[in-house]
Amino acid sequence: MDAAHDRPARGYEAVLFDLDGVVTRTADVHAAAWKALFDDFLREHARREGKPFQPFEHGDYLAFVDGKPRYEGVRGFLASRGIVLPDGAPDDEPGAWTVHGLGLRKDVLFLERLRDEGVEVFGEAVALIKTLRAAGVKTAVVTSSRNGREVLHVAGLEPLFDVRLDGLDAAVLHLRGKPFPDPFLKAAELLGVAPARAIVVEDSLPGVESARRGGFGLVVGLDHGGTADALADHGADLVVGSLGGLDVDRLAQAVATRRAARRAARLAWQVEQEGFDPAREHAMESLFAVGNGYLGVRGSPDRPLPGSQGDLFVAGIYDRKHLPRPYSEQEFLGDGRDDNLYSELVSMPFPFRVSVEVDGCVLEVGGPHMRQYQRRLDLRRAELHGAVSFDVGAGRRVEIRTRRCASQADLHLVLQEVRVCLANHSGELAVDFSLADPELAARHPHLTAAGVEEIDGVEVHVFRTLASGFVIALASRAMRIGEDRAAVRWRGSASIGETRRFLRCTAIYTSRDTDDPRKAAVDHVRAIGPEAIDAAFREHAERWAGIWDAADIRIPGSPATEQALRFNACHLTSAADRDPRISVGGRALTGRAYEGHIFWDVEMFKLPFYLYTAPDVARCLLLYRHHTLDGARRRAREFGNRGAFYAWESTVTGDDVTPRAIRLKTTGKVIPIFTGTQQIHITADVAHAVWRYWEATRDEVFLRDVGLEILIETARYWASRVVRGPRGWHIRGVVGPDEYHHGVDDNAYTNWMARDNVEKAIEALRWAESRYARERAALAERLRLEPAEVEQWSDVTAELYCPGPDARGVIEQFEGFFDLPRYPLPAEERFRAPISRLFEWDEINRLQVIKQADVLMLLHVFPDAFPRDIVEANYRYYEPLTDHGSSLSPGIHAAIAARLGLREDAERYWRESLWLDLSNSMSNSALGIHPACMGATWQALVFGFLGVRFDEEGPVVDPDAAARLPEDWHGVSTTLAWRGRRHRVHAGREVAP
Ligand code: IFM
Repeated sequence: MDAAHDRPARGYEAVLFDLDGVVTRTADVHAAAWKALFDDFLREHARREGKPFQPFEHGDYLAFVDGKPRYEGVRGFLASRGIVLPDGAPDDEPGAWTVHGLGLRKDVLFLERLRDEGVEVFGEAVALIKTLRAAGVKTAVVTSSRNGREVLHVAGLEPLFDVRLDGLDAAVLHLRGKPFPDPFLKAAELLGVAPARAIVVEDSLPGVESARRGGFGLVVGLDHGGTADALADHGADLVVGSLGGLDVDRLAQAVATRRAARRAARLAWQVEQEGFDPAREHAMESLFAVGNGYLGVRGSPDRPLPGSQGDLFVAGIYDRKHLPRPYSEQEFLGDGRDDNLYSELVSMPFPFRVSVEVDGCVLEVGGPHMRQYQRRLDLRRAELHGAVSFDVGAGRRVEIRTRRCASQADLHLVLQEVRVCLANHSGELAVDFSLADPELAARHPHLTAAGVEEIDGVEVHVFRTLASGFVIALASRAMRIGEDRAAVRWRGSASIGETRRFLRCTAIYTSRDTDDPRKAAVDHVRAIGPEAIDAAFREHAERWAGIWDAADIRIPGSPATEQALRFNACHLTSAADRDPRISVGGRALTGRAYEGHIFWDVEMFKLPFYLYTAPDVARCLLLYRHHTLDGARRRAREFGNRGAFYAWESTVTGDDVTPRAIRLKTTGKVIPIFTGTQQIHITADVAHAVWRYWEATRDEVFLRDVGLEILIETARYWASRVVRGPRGWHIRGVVGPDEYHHGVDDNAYTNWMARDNVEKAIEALRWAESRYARERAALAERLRLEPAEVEQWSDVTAELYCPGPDARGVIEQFEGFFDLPRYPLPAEERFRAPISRLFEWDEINRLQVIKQADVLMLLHVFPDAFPRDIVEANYRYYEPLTDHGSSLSPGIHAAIAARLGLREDAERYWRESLWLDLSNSMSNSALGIHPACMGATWQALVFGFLGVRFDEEGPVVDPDAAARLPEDWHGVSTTLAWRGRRHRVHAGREVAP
């Protein structure tokens, strides 16, 4: 506010007005001239063609001519009638049958009318312009009409404008017409005012769009009736019905509001850390990781600190468990885990390592010379930016700016830019790009170095994993801009204020990709010069633009929510490749927790995000389950069953790599882990995802060649896993999604999912019989599937005991759960389950306390299976028993509470889920971000708050959705992919002007 006058500080120096429709009512004169022109022409054209005459309508005027440069108007309208005329030339006879001839004729008709009848002037506009000028604001008029000057002259308005720019000027200056911003930008330049400090007032859609494109401080749309939404859609920040309500202060207020909104919108596309905090560094490394699904790199500083975990992970590169390494949480040590070659994701050396020295002083983040530190993840481009300043003694400042990314356009490449500026002194600069890690053995114990070399300035490192024998090659090429060569190290003098810019690309290949990863990596970077690195940054950004087209979620009113959702979508996208041999691990490629193992998290939590934003990624994740079917078959046999029993924790082969026990570092106590043998619902989870993919895509080739086999083998597993009992078929001795109870019978979630699995297998077989009988028969023969076996499945679906609601409407989580004593869960343990709970596994097994959504997960997966009162009864029963010891839990609770309209609960759980990593609320983000939680959050929004269901046409938003959105959200908009098309979904309240 302007303190002296208690008015808003103005924030703008000029206002640019469109002429026709804003200052003068010339539209009628124009429209009449166009009509006279085209009606004459069309009449004659129809006569010559022997066709009926169809006159020029007002709709044609609005659609093709209004606000456009004259010749574009002629061309556009004629094209709409399928008429093409030669362009002709500016000296054509007015009325000649060329684009120019007709345009010139229109001019003649217009001027005749203008001179005969004069022009009406809008008094409100004139009053506003006079007020602005009296307050010292510059004014301009910008029109695409070539008769602009004539109109101003006839109306006597010339003295009201410092700059007058019309269609003739634009032609002389070679300015492109609206919707290009050129004329407005030129007018601002002539006024000597930056576009951001100027306002544009427009009434036409192309005009509004051109002002938006020009980056003006405010775009005012003048609505003559019925165009308010369209003006706003084209970029008007403020839409008014008349200029009468505007004055200097009102415009200032609007500029300030717009500026704040723009700033918030900018911030909603980035995550920033100011200042360096060693205590939070490992968590920050996870949050600021960059990846492209093929690889991921933690967000350590470019010069890693001694304790940095600047790991590079390449999807699919696992090695035998390295015992001294902790399993998941730091408390634990794995035991007896040396039987699988691929039990641990391999951490590799940091590929962005750079060391900078100025006058012999080493510039280290967190070191004695550092003054300022900022790390910023640009979510729009998935680029990590760093800005660090140092004082190298006696006030000599050095600024370092960096950016890096894992290319989405070329998955084997990581790209890096480093700018060093000696801000206020000259000195000796040394930059060392070597990737050599002096602590390789300690930091990356799975690797042996198998060669280091420098060839023509390219540094090459080759490693081999100890037990699994994968070969990994990194070839790094760094270049200084201005020098035509690559080098690993630079030394030279730098002058005051000069910025030295370096670009580096590092190619990474493994023996999973090629027989000769070293050659592939070297060849790849050799082909890339500095311009190519800049281009590679751009291509990467373009890929991300496409990703956001499909995945972005707009929530006007809550930029903080948009920011967190984008952070999640950025990580989920960075986690998944399109390689059918791999899937997304428990912490993606951002940390060591869960050793890169692949859980049900993929199918039940993350897959919906991919399925409805990037269905081809979802397909690949399912191909991974197909690829690992043999492992699942081996496992079924091992347990005396048939078909395929998917591993609870899986890596390369599909064999189970779940630890069997953990030994506490502190006391040495051994804690058995039952999930590996008993958490069998994962098999049905995979089948569920197959069917979900099929429903969303109708990808017949997939179902025929991939999905069907998974469905058959998983159904076969269940049919051999069930046992006969008092209520038909039963499933005994399992762990449900709630991992605090083991060895339980008839877990509701497991049984419901198993039945669904078998039903879908039968349905898929029927479908294949009708569509692809030959392929179905071949598959049945290969799998030795007899009709009698399928009949037995029908019996299982009919008689598998699936617990239903009791008299209170509550479904028992498993047989006997209701008989267990309730555990009075203290409030502080909710969302913060004490780690010791896992150590008291035996005691917990006998109490009503649960780790995560279990029955509620069932209600989430089958949203139409139960009426609202049953869902509510179960929510009210189980929610108070849940400590949310898993990050997967809050999102599912938010989804159900939102569906039930329990706003307070929905918002509380939503916040827990949405900001879980950004607030490190589980205190374990240091070991990697939580992608399943991010997927659950996405589901809470789409299926909970929006209540989306799909029908044959596409997604349908619950009609009550708008009412249950959090208060500060004006609405939610996104797109969802369904059967080959992207569909816009939206729910919202009216946006306040
Ligand atoms: O799959 C989950 C499980 O549901 C809870 N513990 C963590 C696992 C990996 O995220």
